[in-house]
Amino acid sequence: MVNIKRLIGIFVVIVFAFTFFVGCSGEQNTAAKEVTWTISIEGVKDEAISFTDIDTEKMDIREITAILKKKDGSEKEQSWKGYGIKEVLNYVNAGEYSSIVVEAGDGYSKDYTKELVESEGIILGVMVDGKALEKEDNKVQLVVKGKPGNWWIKGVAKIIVNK
Ligand SMILES: Nc1nc2c(c(=O)[nH]1)N[C@H]1C(S)=C(S)[C@@H](COP(=O)(O)O)O[C@H]1N2
Ligand SMILES: [Mo]
Repeated sequence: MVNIKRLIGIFVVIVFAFTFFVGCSGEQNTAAKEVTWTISIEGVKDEAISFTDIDTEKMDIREITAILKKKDGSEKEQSWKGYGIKEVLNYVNAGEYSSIVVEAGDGYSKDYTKELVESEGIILGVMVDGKALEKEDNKVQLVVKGKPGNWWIKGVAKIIVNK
């Protein structure tokens, strides 16, 4: 006759092995996840911090309505979704700072005071009017509510934190 205790023992081992296998493959999936964009944050630690779209998965997405003022004088209301610069700095434990510089891949850059950075209308935009930014050179765009187009940085590549 089959030993019932032995049978239960084998069953338990199989269940454990299966759970372990599923657990591990789940972890592997996360590790292998592809990074869509990276922003280098300088001035916080000795080495630059890589802030990526994977990091934003742990943050709240924010939606703002902003008016894009074009060079030709025309205005367009847009609905942007993204991550507050203030929250990003908080996420990387930037601590005290006086201003930041936001720089694009093409070298275009601008300074932003702490006062502006702490306001609600300045975000790293990843989606406009329901569409994700997909251009290779513009996956993340700095959106600054109430400021003209030259304050909006396309293809953010670097943020420098000035102490
Ligand atoms: N990366 C990058 N972002 C940039 C610029 C630039 O040259 N490079 N020009 C700025 C200026 S001066 C303006 S007026 C707007 C132009 O936006 P538009 O092409 O949608 O009108 O983008 C701003 N953001
Ligand atoms: Mo401009």
